[in-house]
Amino acid sequence: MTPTLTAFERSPDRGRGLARDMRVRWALEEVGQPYEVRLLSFEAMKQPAHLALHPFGQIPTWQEGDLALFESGAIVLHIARRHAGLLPDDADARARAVAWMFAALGTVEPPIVERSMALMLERDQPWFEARLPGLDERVRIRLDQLSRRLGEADWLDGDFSAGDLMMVTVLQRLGGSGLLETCPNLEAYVSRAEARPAYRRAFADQLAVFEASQAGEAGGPRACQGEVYAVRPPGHALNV
Ligand code: GTB
Repeated sequence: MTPTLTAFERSPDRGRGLARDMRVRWALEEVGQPYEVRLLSFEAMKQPAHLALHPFGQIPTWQEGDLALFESGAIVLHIARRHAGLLPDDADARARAVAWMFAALGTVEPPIVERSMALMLERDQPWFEARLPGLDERVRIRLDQLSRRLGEADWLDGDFSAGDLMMVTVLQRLGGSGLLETCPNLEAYVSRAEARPAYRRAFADQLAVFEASQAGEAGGPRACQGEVYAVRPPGHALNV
């Protein structure tokens, strides 16, 4: 049965591949698994039909026969376990690749998302300028640690794995911030991943969705100096 993924019908990132359906698309391209995409408006994401699939009313979700999943990490892990190409065969190496997935989502992503949220929601606050250096510093600490571990290697632990896929999608959120550029080996790591044919296919597919959504539409989210500032639909507390 062909699995179905949900994604924004009009992504606030303007097709830059930063929404979390991109991870799943990329994983599916890496393992050569066909899939379908069901596009959702912000309104539809908060309706009972979608809340039955995702308790927090977000994308992405995954449906495959009787199985329904939410959380991009769980979905990518599910794909990686069922199809060859994203996890090593050796049991210990496999466990380490999963550890890198958790590291990406649980250790590296939180300070990056906290910074993004502050830029998006708190820019007009009088204390914002005083808060930003602390947010930057927390990101920088994780980047330095990750950069030291990666060293001169191409990937985090041997061959490219779901751990790298997840880490790269987390680091991409720093585009335009100038922070990634402070660690040239991490910048090269992201570029290396983005050059993978599977990544290019997934990126093109999500971009095509955004471009189709723009036909005849004015306004909406805007990109400013390389960073994304989403315009939230009225009544929606967009989580990024
Ligand atoms: N932990 C969950 C997961 O990994 O699946 C988080 C899912 C999540 O945050 N989904 C977001 C969502 O549905 C879309 S990806 N938000 C709507 C809501 O909560 O109402 C996050 C995202 C959105 C926009 C940008 N951007 O504009 O750059 C980047 C990432």
